Amino acid sequence: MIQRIVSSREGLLLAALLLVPACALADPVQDYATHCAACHGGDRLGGTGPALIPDTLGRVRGIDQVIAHGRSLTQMPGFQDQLSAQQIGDLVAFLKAPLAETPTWTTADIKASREMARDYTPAAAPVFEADPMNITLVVETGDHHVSVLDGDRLEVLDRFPTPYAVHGGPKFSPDGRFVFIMSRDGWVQKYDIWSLAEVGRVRAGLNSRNIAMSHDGKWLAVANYLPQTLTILSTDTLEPVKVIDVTARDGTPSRVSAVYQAPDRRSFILALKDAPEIWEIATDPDAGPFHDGYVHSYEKGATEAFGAQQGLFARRRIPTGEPLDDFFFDPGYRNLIGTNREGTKGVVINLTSGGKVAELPLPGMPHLGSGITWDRNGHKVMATPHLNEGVLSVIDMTDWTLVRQIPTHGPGFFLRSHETSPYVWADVFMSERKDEIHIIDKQTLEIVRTLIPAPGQTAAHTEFTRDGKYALVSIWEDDGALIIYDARTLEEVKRLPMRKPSGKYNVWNKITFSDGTSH
Ligand code: DHE
Repeated sequence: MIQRIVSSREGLLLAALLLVPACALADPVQDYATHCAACHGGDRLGGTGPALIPDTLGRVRGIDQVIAHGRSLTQMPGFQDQLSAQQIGDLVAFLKAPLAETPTWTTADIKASREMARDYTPAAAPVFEADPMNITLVVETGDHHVSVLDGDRLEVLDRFPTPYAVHGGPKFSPDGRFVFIMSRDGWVQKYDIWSLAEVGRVRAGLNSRNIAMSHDGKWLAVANYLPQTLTILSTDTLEPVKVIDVTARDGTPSRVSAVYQAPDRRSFILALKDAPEIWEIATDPDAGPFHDGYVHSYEKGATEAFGAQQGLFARRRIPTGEPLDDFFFDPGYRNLIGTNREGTKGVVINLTSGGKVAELPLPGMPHLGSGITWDRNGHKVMATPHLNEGVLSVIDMTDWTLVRQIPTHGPGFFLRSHETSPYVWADVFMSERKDEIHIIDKQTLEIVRTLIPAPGQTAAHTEFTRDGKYALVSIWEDDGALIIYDARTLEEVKRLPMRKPSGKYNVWNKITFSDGTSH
């Protein structure tokens, strides 16, 4: 068994609080403990919610408004009924005050946190009879577990504990045998699907966003908010092989919104939260050289490149007009679509030239990370939900035009389909009609049916089995369920009780980069 390592973070907070005059902070400290600590950590270094310290809040505006009214699209509620304007003001001042010690998480800390399971012995072949390529992992956030589902018999083969607050898609090794799971507090867990056993875990950051697998399965990149780094782990040993400080060309440190795998380019692509740059990190030992820029040397009478990097993990900067995040890639990873901070438009950047190819009219916070693609009238199209508007945008990826905006019963979060399915499954999770799932025809772009899997209960996130025969929907409640539909007839086949199931990930669909899944 693996013992979860508790760091000295709680101690850090205590020290921070003790060093601040008690009279000045008595109330905000209490208010923080009562209203904020459960999600943002007793030490303000983050939990399910992000860290609340100057290093991460520095560029965030309107914190008082966020505390009062909450943040739409996130799980942050508003507190205006519980806290007065004075209390909110004091709380903002408290959050903006630096901790007594700046939190650090060095390569040595990462190494020291590494725990490999002592009782793990790799199996020579899968220890079950099911098709290992048709395994679907179900993340159950209610009690921090993952269920391992046999996609043919629709039975749970194993259920194992995960680190706290898993976020984003787990990433599989290219052969589908191992899976890596990340939690918002920076832990990365490695699990062997063949052996149905945990291999180990390591804390790659204090406050992390997501992970990405290299094209060859050797490296796992972890995007961090805190510290402002990208941690690269060996997938074999979970040891940190490189920790890259993320600092823009002008010296501004930046959080990493997300890291994406770009297997066709043999690289990782990074979205920088606080700088107008996209980074590409090579996973190819022969990459580069990439230059940060050019200067004219009057002494030598020539223009010289500076900041050159070459080989494995070489970094290439792609300057953009404004910070972009929430990326989607076209097939072949030639172009990237990102959104601006305000979520008012989409920008298409050619990853080879770094130039802007197009701008897309995508108001209402498009959630490109949930985008999926399919073929329609000989064209590849992509669809994205919008977190602020009850609409799905369908974009033609050959000429970057908007094909249609499909009105839905409210804003949703996730889309899924499968090559064998004529339908897109779209939730409306962020709306009052959160118990509905729209079934949309991929050719006519019409909603052909709306399912209500469990009336009054949140239905969100669909995944298909390997062959597309079944569609699995989460009833996203603590006393929830996984509802399995026949993907062709849209009839319910089975219901498995689960604890707040969130994302689901089929091995085959993920390792083959199926059109119907977000990557
Ligand atoms: Fe997510 C994926 C960002 C809030 C559940 N989410 C992702 C990804 C990004 C992202 C960049 C793609 C990473 C990947 O899979 O490698 N999410 C964000 C946010 O910026 C946002 C809006 C605010 C935040 O708090 O970070 C946000 N996300 C949420 C939630 O509140 C959700 C609904 C509940 C939760 O668990 O936190 C949530 N996000 C998910 C899930 C995925 C995800 C289940 C994987 C979807 C998939 O099918 O691949």
